[in-house]
Amino acid sequence: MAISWYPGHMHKASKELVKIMLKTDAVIEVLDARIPESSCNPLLATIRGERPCIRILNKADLADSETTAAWAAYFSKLDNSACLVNGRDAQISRADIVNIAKKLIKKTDETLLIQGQIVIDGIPNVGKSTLLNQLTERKVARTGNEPAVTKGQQRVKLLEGWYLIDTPGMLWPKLEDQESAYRLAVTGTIRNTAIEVADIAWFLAELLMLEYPERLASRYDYVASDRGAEHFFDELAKLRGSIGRGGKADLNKTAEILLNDFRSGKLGKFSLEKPPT
Ligand SMILES: Nc1nc2c(ncn2[C@@H]2O[C@H](COP(=O)(O)OP(=O)(O)OP(=O)(O)O)[C@@H](O)[C@H]2O)c(=O)[nH]1
Ligand SMILES: [Mg+2]
Repeated sequence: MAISWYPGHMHKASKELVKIMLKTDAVIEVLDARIPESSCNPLLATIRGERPCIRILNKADLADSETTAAWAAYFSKLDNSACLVNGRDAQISRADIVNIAKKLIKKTDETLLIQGQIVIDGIPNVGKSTLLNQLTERKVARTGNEPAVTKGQQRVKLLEGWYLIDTPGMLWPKLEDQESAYRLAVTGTIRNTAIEVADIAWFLAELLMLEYPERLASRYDYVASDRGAEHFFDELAKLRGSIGRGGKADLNKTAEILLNDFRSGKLGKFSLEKPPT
């Protein structure tokens, strides 16, 4: 099944982002630290153009810290940009952002007194609104554990002379690389109504059995073998009581259990992508 999710509100959000960019000095692009490559929306680079970009590797508490540090080093070397790591266990502050923005934004003499405006953008459910609340130290934006919570832009004062704008999460019209699309789905970027949950969990089960069998052993006492994902789901269903007809796994319920465990970090920390060497 080809995965794609680009509803009308994202098209509208991209047009609104283009408009606000005219008065914007720098951009914070929030990436998912578990999938920094797949969570980088190519449309956003086009829309920000030459403006400085501060990439935030977010949800770093759910990713492998060494791989995240390698990604941060990689992104920091790119022109006109900086990269910070943020997560529930180590959080950046408004001072971090303002100090970096001051270094990156090249104002001419005439514009020196103009207020600094920074737009926060990124794919859905990556933690943009949570970051806005964290940086402003106020609960100004609604957040939620599902994609497309933020429906419109929200401008908030960060410090005297500095403003942040939260924006709705955006994907792009065609997800060309389907492996990468599955990684986006696994991390919770795509609405469950736009995909087959069982299909996504199947992809995850196969990945875990192949690359992280020890995680399945420690959480579910499951010994990965060549019996395939169907066997794994039947065993998980028995363990968690999500049995359907004929004693087989209720695939949707069992899929939700696996995805929730992965997304909440109960299966451990995962970095599904490595930076180019
Ligand atoms: N583990 C972990 N969860 C986070 C972190 N930041 C945000 N979240 C959670 O991720 C979910 C999505 O957060 P939001 O801030 O609503 O995400 P968003 O990018 O604004 O999403 P949209 O508005 O839908 O595009 C929420 O359940 C947050 O609690 C983080 O650093 N670590
Ligand atoms: Mg939001």
